Amino acid sequence: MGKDKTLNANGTDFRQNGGGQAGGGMNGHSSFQGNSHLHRQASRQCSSELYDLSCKVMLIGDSGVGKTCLLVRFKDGTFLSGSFISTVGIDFRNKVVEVDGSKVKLQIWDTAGQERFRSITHAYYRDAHALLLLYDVTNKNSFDNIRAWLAEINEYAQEDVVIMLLGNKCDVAGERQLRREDGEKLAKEYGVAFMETSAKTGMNVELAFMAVARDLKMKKTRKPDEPQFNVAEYVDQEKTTSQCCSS
Ligand SMILES: Nc1nc2c(ncn2[C@@H]2O[C@H](COP(=O)(O)OP(=O)(O)OP(=O)(O)O)[C@@H](O)[C@H]2O)c(=O)[nH]1
Ligand SMILES: [Mg+2]
Repeated sequence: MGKDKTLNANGTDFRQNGGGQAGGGMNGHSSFQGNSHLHRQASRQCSSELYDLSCKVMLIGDSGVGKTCLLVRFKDGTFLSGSFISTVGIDFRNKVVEVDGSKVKLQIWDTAGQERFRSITHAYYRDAHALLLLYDVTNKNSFDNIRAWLAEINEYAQEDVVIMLLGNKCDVAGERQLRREDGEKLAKEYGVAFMETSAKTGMNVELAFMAVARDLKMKKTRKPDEPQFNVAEYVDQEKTTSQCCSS
């Protein structure tokens, strides 16, 4: 998809010092000071970029599941290991990708998983085209909380929002607490797309965002007699299944 060529040069750095330190750009206290400021900044960046379609994607899930790392992997192609610093409030990054000749701009909102920021993030659900809901395959608690996250989505998001359940950190074989089948079963129950990802190795990260971009493009260009695009089926066909992780 020519990702480097279509990268936007917007950009606040999520982390300073190159070592997993959060707090760069708006990911420090400034994002917490005013949502309207952040919205204005996002809109300004939108207007100066060339794209055919634009959509908002939100990353949600418990603190520590890897939301920020997933976004950094997608945007910059790197993994920020080192000490874990929690996101404060909410932050965003843009990336333009190409789907069948159309440029789709993804405005990706990275939310804080910590409970104390929950009321801030609620306001952002309404505008989201897609929600990437993460749990950590090495943390059962983060998986058990997925039902609560889905209830929250039900309450605050648009009815036709695209939901993708992502079991992140699938590179960690030894400390795994959840089987791939656990995620598949839950996703099936709720009728949402599912795959395991790794921000560390990059497994399925690009696919998660590209599937969202493709869904938007299909929604906008689909003719009445054409079948609807099914994100869950699409990711099932395209995803990589880690051999090390199944049991
Ligand atoms: N092994 C492995 N570690 C990961 C992966 N993704 C994230 N991590 C680690 O998990 C920790 C938390 O990652 P973050 O991306 O900051 O978590 P978060 O979901 O943004 O957390 P909050 O901002 O508090 O909501 C960091 O120490 C990361 O290095 C992954 O795919 N594999
Ligand atoms: Mg974070």
